[in-house]
Amino acid sequence: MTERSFVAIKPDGVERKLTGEIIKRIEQKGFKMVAMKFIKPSQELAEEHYGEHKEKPFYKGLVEFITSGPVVAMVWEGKDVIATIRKMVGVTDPLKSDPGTIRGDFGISIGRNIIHASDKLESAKKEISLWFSQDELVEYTPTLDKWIYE
Ligand code: YYY
Ligand code: MG
Repeated sequence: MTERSFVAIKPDGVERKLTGEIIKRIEQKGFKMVAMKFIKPSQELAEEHYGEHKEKPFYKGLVEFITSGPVVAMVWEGKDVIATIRKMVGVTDPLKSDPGTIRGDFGISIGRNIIHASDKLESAKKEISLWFSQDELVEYTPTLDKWIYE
């Protein structure tokens, strides 16, 4: 199913100069970029984004961390893009993530796990509308699509 996912390179990923590497992996997989911005998230945005974790012990530190520096926020589109990017990202704990995944290749600590990616369609929709306005989502048809989709 063609769908959209919200992906954000967290402040640690940006500081560690992993932005290009991460975008490269998602681009080369064949997915289509729909939106991107470089933004230092506000407290309100961060709290809303991680709202599902409000009661967890790591929530406060998580919000502090995500607001501590710039993030690269993106929307990617394609067939099964949500589950596929989650696979490319690895699991939440970088030490449990397989080599070849973004967290498995570049991270060690759970609280410094480099990247966020939507986990399901419902959260993707919510996150995209939280981070982007409708006019920031760019409509176009990549000419390469016929070489990526049969
Ligand atoms: O979706 P994902 O990022 O893989 O994990 P979540 O369970 O949604 O948690 C969001 C975020 O919270 C995670 O990327 C790191 C942080 N976190 C933490 O610091 N400590 C934990 N025990 C669990 C999650
Ligand atoms: Mg999550």
